[in-house]
Amino acid sequence: HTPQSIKAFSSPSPSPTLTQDDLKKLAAHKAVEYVSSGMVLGLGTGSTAAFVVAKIGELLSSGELKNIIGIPTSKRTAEQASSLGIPLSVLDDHPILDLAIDGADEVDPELNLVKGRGGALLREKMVEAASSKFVVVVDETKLVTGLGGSGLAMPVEVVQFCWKYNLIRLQELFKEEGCEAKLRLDGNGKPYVTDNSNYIVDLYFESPIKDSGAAGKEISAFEGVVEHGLFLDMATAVIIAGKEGVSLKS
Ligand code: ABF
Repeated sequence: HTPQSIKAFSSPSPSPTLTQDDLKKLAAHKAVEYVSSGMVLGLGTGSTAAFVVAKIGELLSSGELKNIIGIPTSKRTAEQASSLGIPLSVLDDHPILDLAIDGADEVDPELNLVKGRGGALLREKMVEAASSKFVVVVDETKLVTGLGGSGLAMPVEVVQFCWKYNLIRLQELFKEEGCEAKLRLDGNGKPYVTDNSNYIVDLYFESPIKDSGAAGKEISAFEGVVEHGLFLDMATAVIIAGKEGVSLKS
């Protein structure tokens, strides 16, 4: 493992029978090629990022990688990483990261992202914003022409206090875009609580958000909104695994 600059590549893959998990793993393993010994590394959350963490654990135990410090983006990831023996730290002690690798829910042609359907958006955004390079790993199903247009949630983390007030304000904000806002529930029908003890309001748009830059600013301006899932101008590169092969966009 030698440090590499992030250059565009496209490697054909032989098998059209790969599952979505196979594709996630292919993208994850490609991203790990950018990891070198001594790095302070942001560890993402979600099923694709879990393949990254697993591979790093493997390379550390085989001795191919040394002296990695991982900065996890969720309690889940911290548990996985520590079970694999990856040394962990926090932004307080390592405020500058060499590289962060994480999945995403949507990727647009300019490499802007929707993230946070896994609920870890706040820590992800803090860790990834602190990283010199941020490499995103996805399978091709995550590619969209416009953010918020997949019909799936764009999450907003809000404080528990008067969450309904903020839910209504968020829905009103995007009324003309046909937005429906819903409080995220856990498997037991109770409000989903984030690692930071907040709630999540999921925004569902009828079509892609017209101006995601403006939308992000307007959402953040609401008192009681902690963070939103629009990750704009943050990704250095995106590794995309599809049935035709793995490619990198930067
Ligand atoms: C994290 O995991 C999140 O920001 C995103 O919500 C999710 C993607 O999960 P997966 O890789 O399982 O599709 O990256």
